[in-house]
Amino acid sequence: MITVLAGGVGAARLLRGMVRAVPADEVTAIVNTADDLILHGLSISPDLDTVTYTLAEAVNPETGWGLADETWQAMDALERLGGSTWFRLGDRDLGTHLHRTGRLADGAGLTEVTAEITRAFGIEARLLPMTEDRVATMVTLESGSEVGFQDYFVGLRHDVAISSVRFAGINEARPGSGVLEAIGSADTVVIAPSNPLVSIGPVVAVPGIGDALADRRDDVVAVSPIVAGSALKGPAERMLRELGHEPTVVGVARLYRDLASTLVVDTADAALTEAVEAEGMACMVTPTIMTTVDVATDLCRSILSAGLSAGSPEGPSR
Ligand code: FO1
Repeated sequence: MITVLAGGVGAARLLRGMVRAVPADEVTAIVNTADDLILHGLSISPDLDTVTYTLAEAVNPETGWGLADETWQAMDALERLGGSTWFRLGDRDLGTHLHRTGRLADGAGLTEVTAEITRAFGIEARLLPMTEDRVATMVTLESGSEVGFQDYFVGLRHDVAISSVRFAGINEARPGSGVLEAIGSADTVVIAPSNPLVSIGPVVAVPGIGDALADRRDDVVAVSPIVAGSALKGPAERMLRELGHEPTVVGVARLYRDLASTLVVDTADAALTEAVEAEGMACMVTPTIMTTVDVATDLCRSILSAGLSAGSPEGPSR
């Protein structure tokens, strides 16, 4: 079994390859829920939905989130009523949030509801919320005011410098059902190329999850979301810099070295192999820009070869 720690778009792209590199029912994704929000009274889980829609080949290809071929009648109606429509919720996407909200109100847990939604979308991979407890990424702007993650990411288009990030509720959060087992029993654990601070960060900050990874660091493989000093999507590179980390694969290695033994970097960063190794991680160089599902599949096959051999005496393959 392969377990993948996942945020949003970058992780979804990797998982599309993973379910082709190994049988889909051998893949478990532990997904960030600190981006989740309640809006219009609806429980919205952006990273769970982005992974679900992508694996179902139903995601909006332009944005990487939401559903393709969406209509926006509900948003237009809300606009006419003077409601807030800054967070775009398509008509079919709303079906997901209505179902999730109703089932949670029935007392079902997010893990169970996620299984219902992935089943309905025909997905064989297992998606596990990192926790069923409320955790919310809060971002303090350089101005000193603190806003919720989606206010920063969507409302402010992450177009503003930040000074700190915290995960409200993280100390009381317990790993979701199946999460620790999925980490303990996996052949390889893969940290997907998601934002290390606000996508992977909350997952490994859930008490118990970080330790579970460190306990089996030898066959944990992380994929850098930073390529040649920039993020492929979203503000990861800027956030790393603003929070005092080096916005390169070396900075990523410093964040992951206690949890993973191998960092996978794109060929564009081949020259930084030694610098990554100096941080205490093996470094694997291979194409990581997943422009097609074939690239994603090849990347996953390379990762699995590295992950498995990392645990063996001869060490990771180059
Ligand atoms: N991202 C945006 O930039 N603008 C939006 O209006 C927006 C709406 C939205 C609705 C549902 C959903 O599942 C995701 C949505 N996202 C939107 C992406 C969201 O901000 C995610 O948190 C990011 O992809 C980061 O993980």
